[in-house]
Amino acid sequence: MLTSSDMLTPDEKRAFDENGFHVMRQALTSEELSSYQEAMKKLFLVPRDHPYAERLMTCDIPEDRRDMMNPHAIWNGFDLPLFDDRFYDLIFHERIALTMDALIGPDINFFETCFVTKPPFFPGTYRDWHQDSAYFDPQTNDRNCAVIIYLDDMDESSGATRVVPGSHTQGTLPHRIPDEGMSSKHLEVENKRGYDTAGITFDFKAGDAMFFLARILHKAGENSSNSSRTGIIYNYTRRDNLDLGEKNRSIANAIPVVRNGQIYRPNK
Ligand SMILES: O=C(O)CCC(=O)C(=O)O
Repeated sequence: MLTSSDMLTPDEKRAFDENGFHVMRQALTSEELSSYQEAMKKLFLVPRDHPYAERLMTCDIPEDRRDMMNPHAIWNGFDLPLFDDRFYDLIFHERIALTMDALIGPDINFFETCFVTKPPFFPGTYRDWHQDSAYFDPQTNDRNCAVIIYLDDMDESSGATRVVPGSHTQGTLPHRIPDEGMSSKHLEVENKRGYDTAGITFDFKAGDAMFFLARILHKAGENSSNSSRTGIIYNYTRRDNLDLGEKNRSIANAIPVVRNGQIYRPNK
């Protein structure tokens, strides 16, 4: 049986501690990838009067520039298990969860489900440089980490995530709501253009994953292609990472995911 000690080489762990991120190629099998792509296709078609539709945010891309698969130009959403059980199962994906345990564990709990889609004509300033910890702090320590699971290919001009290596060592920097008209209006780091040259990105293939600490500066890249590009983003915490502020808990928050190097299974 696979355990978290099988997931990383010592060099990969050292590089993660230093850089704050880790890229895992082919995290999903092709069958898993098709299944999650299918679940996301359904989610894009959730009617706008669905009781939970407020969890799915749209952006102002003109109708004639949208792709048919994503007719409402949905770009972000939370609490994915409300829409499809497969999004709950994904929390316990063996290779992904055990890799997360190897990176930030031992013993991880779940924190939050979300996705970010870059529809066609999504600007590179829409979801600009920020640290997720600006939302999560104060917590008892920095062991909160996201994994983006890419459901579509993404490169520099088709939405690939950018990260600033080593930026987690600076703690959480001051953030503000951006001024641009065409923007997510979500928190962004102050003096954001100062991070452009330090940012790096990768050529991601559908099924790849990138893990990054909540204190890593990152942003969503522009999408100049004509199809929507989606990453499912799940955050996990080490078991001893506790919220110190009043938080709105999301679906599946704080449930055990890995114990003693293996996926947690109730009553086993
Ligand atoms: O989807 C991406 O590439 C980055 C997502 C992101 O920045 C976020 O919303 O935290």
